[in-house]
Amino acid sequence: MKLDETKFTMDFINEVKATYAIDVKDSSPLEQLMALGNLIKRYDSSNWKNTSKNYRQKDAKQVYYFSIEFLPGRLMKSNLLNLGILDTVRDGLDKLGLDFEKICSSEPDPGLGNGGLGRLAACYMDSMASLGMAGNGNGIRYRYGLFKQVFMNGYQVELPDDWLRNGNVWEIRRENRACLVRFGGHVWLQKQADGHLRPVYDHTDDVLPVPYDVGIVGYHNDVTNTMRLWSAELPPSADQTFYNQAQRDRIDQITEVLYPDDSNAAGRSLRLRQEYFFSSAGVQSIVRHYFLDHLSVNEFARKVAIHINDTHPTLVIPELMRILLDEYDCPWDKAWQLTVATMSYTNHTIMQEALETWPIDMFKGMLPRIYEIVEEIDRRYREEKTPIFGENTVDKTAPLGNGQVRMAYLAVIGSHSVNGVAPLHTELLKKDVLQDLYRIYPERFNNKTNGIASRRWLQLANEPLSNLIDSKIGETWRYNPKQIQTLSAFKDDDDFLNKLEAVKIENKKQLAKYVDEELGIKIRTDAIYDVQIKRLHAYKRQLLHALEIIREYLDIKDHPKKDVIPRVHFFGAKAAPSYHYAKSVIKMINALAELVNNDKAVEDKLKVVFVPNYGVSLGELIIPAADISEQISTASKEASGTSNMKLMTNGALSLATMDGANIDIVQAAGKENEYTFGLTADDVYGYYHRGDYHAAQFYDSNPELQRILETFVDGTIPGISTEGREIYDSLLRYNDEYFVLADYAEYVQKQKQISQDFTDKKVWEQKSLANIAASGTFSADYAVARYGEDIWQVPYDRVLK
Ligand code: GP0
Repeated sequence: MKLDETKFTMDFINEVKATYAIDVKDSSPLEQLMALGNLIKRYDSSNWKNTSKNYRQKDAKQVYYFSIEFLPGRLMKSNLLNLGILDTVRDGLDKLGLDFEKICSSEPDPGLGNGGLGRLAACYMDSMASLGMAGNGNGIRYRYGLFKQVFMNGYQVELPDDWLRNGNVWEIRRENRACLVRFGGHVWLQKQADGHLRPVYDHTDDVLPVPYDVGIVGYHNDVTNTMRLWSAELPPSADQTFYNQAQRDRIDQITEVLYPDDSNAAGRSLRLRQEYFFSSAGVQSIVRHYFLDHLSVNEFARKVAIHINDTHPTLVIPELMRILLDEYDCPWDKAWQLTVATMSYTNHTIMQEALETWPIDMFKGMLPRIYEIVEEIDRRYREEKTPIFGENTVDKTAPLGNGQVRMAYLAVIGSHSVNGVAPLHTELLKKDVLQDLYRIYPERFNNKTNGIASRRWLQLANEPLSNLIDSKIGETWRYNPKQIQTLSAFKDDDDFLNKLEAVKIENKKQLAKYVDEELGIKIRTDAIYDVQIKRLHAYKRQLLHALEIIREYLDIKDHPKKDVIPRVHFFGAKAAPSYHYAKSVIKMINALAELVNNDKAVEDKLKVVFVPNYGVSLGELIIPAADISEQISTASKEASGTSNMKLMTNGALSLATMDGANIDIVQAAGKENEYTFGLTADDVYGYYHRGDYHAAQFYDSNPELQRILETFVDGTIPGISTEGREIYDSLLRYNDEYFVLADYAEYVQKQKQISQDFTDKKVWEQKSLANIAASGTFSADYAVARYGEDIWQVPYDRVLK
C-alpha cells in the first residue's frame, strides 16, 4: 500500500489521542503499540475485506489449515513489511522521537504452540497469503499460551503466559459467527416426518465456540487472509441456571491453556475436548460458508480443501461425515467420497510416543455420535479391505483396535493425501511407521519438505544481511527466494566476504548486548557462536552438545597455555513440565554453565549461555548471530527440522547428522560447506534389527569419554548429584537409547575441525555464503506452492521463479 509519512504521523497522533485521550509524548510504548496496531489494522481493512470478497466472487477453492498450534510471533513488523510501509512507519515514528524497536518489542509473542509444528503452521499462513492463495487457518485461541520458562537455581520453573492481558490488537471477535459444539449426553437415531433418520440428542453439554479472526497479510500483493482462532464460551441462549458450576468450569477449561507437550501425546480427556472443539467449530463454519453460494453438497470437495496438521484435528473427518449425513441427508457413500476428497494429512514424527490414541470408553462417552460414525468407518474399512489384504493387516491398521481410537490410522483412511515433511521421513513412514497403510493406499503417500517464511527469518530478522544481498543482486530475491543463489557469484569477492563477516559481527553484538543485560554474562563477539535452539528432547541430543562443552572445558583446564579459538555455546530449549529427564538435562547444562562461566582459568575462551524462555522472538535475535547450527538428532528421529533452515539462511554452517531435512541442506549447499557426522538412519535401524548396540563398548574404548562422563557423578559439575547420576545411568545402565556414545567421537572430531576452519576467515565466509545462497529452496513459498498444486488443487497468483 502507499503511505505518505506526514499523513502517517498525523494519523498516529490522532490514534493515540482517540484511544487514550493523551498526547503522544505522554504515552507508554505499550500504548503506542496498541494505537499503531489499530491504525495498521485499519489501513489493511480494505485489503482484508476485498480478499474474502474476491474469493467469493471467483468462487475460489479455499484451503483450511487445521492446526492445534500456531506460533505466529509478533506481527507488527511482519505486517508493516508485507504492506510495504515498514520504512515509512519507522521513519515517521523516529521523527516523533519514538523508539520503534521498543514499541515493537512491547507486543506479546503469542505462544500458541510448542515448537516446530506450530511455527511451521505460521510460516505456511504467511506463504499462503503471500502467494495469493485462498488459505485460512483454523485453531484455538488459548487464554494462556506455552508457559514462560525461568530458571531458579538452574531448574526450569514454569510461569503462566498471560499474553492476552492487554488484549490482542490484531484480532476481531466475531460473535455473530458462533455455532454450537456438543459433548456427552445421549444420542439416538429417530425417523423424521420426511422419512430420514436423524439423531436426537439428550443431556448434552453444549459449548459456544466464538471465533477471533486475525488478518494474515500477504507480501506486497494486497491480500489479507484469515487465521481463525476459537474461544469456548457458555451458550448465551441456554438457561444459565441449567449449567451447574462443574459444567461451566468444563467449558471455561477448553480453551484455557495449551498443552505443553511436544512430540508426546497428551492423553488426557481435556485434550480430546480441545481437539473436537476446534475441529467441529471449524468444519461447521466451513460448511456454512460453502452453502452461502452453493445449493447442493456436490461441489464441496471442489471448493474446499481441509488440511490436518498432525493428528490433533483428525476429528474433522467424522465431523464432516456427521454434518453431511445428519444435516444434509447425504447417503454414506457419497458423504465418504466427498470427505476423503476434501481431507489431507501431514505426519510430523516417527516417534511412537507422539502417535495419538484415545481409549474407546473415554471417546464414546464424550462424543457419542462421532463414535458411532468412527465405528461405521471402521466396519466398512474392515469389510472392504479384509478380502484383499487379509485379516491380520486390516486388524493392525483399522481405526479401532486394542480398545483405542487410533488417530493416525483414521487420518490416513479418511484422507486422499498423506505426507511426510522431508524425503527421509516420508520413506520411513512408508517403510516403517505406516508401512501397512502404505501397502493399502500407496497412491496417497507423498513428501512435502518443510519450509520457512523467508520474510520473517531473513528479511526481518536480519535486515543488515538483507540489505547487503540487495546491494549485490537487487531485490527480486525477496519475491523469489531461490534467486539468492545468484549471490554465489561473489564467492571470490573479498570486499563482499568482509562485509558478510561485518554483518555477522554486528548481529553478534546485538545478541551479546542482550546476554549481558538480561543474563549478566559477558561474551566476546569474535568467538564462534555455536547454537542449539529447539525443544529439549532426548532424541535431539542436547546432551551430546554438553559432552563437547565438558571436553573443551577439561582441555582448557589441562592446557592453560594452549591457544584456543574462543567459543560461546548457546542453548534455547523448553522441556515439557512432565518430562523428567529433559528437565534434568536442563539443570545439568545450567550447572555446567555456572561452572564454566565462573572459572577464572577459563577466562573468556569458553562460555555457555542457556537463554531462558526460548521462542519465536528470541529466535529472531539468536539466529542471525549464529556461526554453527547444531542439528544433531539421532538419525531417523527428527522428521525434518526447521531451525536448521532458519540458521542456514542466516549464514550458519550446519553441524549435523544425516537426519530429516539436514540431508537436503547438505545436498543443496554442498557437503564441503557443512559438518556432517554420525550414524545414518540405516545404521540405526541396523542396530535395532540386530539388537546389538552396546553403549559400554564405546565407553570402554574411549578414555576421554570415560573422564567426561565421570564429571556427572564425581562432583566436578557441582549441584547435580541426582541429575548427573540419572544422565550417567541413561547412557551406561540403560544403554543409551539415542546412540549418544556411538556418535561422540565423530562429533568431537568435527567440532575440532570447526575451530580450525574458523581461523581462516575467507574460507569460512565462503562456506557461510554457500549456505545463504542455497537456502532459497527452503522458503515456505515453494513448499506451499507444491501443497497447492499436488494436494489441495488450489491455484495461487504469484509466479514463482
Ligand atoms: C513433531 F510430532 N514436531 C511433532 C510434534 O509433536 N511437535 C513438533 O514440533 C516437529 C518435528 O519434530 C520437526 O522435525 C518438524 O520440522 C516440525 O514438527 C514441523 O514438521 C522439528 O522441527
